[in-house]
Amino acid sequence: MAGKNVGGPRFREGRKNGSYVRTGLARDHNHNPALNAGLFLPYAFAMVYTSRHAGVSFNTMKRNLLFIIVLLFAVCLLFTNATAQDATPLVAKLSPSSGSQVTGTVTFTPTADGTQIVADITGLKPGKHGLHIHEKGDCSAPDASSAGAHFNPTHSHHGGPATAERHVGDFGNVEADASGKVHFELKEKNLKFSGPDSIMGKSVVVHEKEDDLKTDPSGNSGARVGCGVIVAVK
Ligand SMILES: [Cu+2]
Ligand SMILES: [Zn+2]
Repeated sequence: MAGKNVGGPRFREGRKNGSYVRTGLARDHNHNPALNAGLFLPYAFAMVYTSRHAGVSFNTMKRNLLFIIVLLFAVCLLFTNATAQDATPLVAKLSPSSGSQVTGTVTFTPTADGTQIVADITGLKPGKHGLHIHEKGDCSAPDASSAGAHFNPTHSHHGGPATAERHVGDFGNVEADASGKVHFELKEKNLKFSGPDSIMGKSVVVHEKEDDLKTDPSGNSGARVGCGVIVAVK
């Protein structure tokens, strides 16, 4: 057997589905295991039909039917897994920019009532710092200017989490303690994990200064001191 299939399907016919459920399904909704179940059904009926006409005993037929039911159950399990994996948490690992010492992680976890955002950041100056999603997943420039402007699929003005008008990734300010550490949590309703307005592949930027939550384009929050591309949690 080539390679271990940890956590994968235990049924032979399910293995092919399993490999792409694990690698690509969250990003490719065209590969639907339900379709495979649909393709499998005619095969199952053909199997029973042929068995009957070939004079196969009733017991053998019952065994075949049981086999088919177990397989269908396996396919259903795969489909359930795939749906759960559509909601894979995302993470941005922040690296220092503009000569800072900033590192940290910002995670985006889907929940029943929105996206739970948790940021843990170190190396900031004590006080408030603007935190936003920026439109490009590129933190390569020394000043993180490569991350572009604020991610703005709704063509709105800059704001904060509680303002009527805002960019979807305007998370307001995080506040670093005396040692420069931040633990920050926020629940957001309008973040998308797939489709053209997905936050996947964008970036998270933390700024040098406090965001005033109103001034375009980025709340006068100064230099970009930390930046990380938003990717799926591995
Ligand atoms: Cu920003
Ligand atoms: Zn903004």
